[in-house]
Amino acid sequence: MKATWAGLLARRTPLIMGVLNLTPDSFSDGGRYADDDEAIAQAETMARHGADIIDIGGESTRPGAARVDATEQLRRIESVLGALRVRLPGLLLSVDTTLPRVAERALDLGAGMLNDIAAGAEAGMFALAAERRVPIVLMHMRGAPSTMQAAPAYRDVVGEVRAYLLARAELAERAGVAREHIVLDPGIGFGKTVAHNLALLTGLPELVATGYPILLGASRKSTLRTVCGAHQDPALVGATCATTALAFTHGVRIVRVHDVLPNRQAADVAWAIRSSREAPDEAISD
Ligand code: HH2
Repeated sequence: MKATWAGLLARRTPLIMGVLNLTPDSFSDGGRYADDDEAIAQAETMARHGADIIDIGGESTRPGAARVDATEQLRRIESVLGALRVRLPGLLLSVDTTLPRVAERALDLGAGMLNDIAAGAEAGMFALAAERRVPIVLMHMRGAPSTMQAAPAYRDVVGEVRAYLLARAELAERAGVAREHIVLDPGIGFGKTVAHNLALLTGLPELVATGYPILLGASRKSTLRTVCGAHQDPALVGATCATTALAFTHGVRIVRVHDVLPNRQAADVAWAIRSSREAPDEAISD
């Protein structure tokens, strides 16, 4: 059955967005799927492991990354996106781009969701989401990836991120995007210190209280590497799962992760615990 955003939300289960970076330089998986067949196989593995959404990107946004133009982003993603539309009809395909030209072509090829780390900064992004009636993730970032880690400062990081996201959501709605198509994301690692990222993780309930579905992208990020100190696992799987469990305990709806299977498990356990508190009679029994 073809995946739809409304269908995913109606399931009332924790949603896993698997990351598929078709880039030579992403911070943790750059260059891994240089070949289309490898990329498609990875997406199929993520689907088997319980992903609901696959997020396909042709531009790295790691700190210091240079911009990639629309033509090059499309060259990187088009054929894989087209193939996945046919092979994985049950999954929602999302495109990770700030550029409306890339987003529009991706929607034509079968993507059903936009993931915009610039929260609609480029003219035409909101209009596109409105016209095509697709969900759009609006993420908080300070500046641009090339400069964002140069001494980021906030007085109240949770309050400022929340206010920014609500303002972007309002602009999107004014441009015609349906409220139920807006997803907000605090943007872990985008113009934030370790302390800011940790504050945002504890502040998740304040973001959930906005009423918009919240997406968290903490997978393999450097804050986790810093916290883990000497105990390094290159993929930071356990560290990422800890953030996934925390996120779903606090009512987040989607996590964006590289390692789907362990995060699926963490998500399902956290969700079951949370649900047992809210509706003990419906708790999973053995
Ligand atoms: N993080 C990254 C990229 N896109 N999108 C959303 N909504 N939220 C995030 O936290 C987020 C994102 C960075 O991670 P990754 O894709 O693994 O690396 P790179 O940007 O280097 O490709």
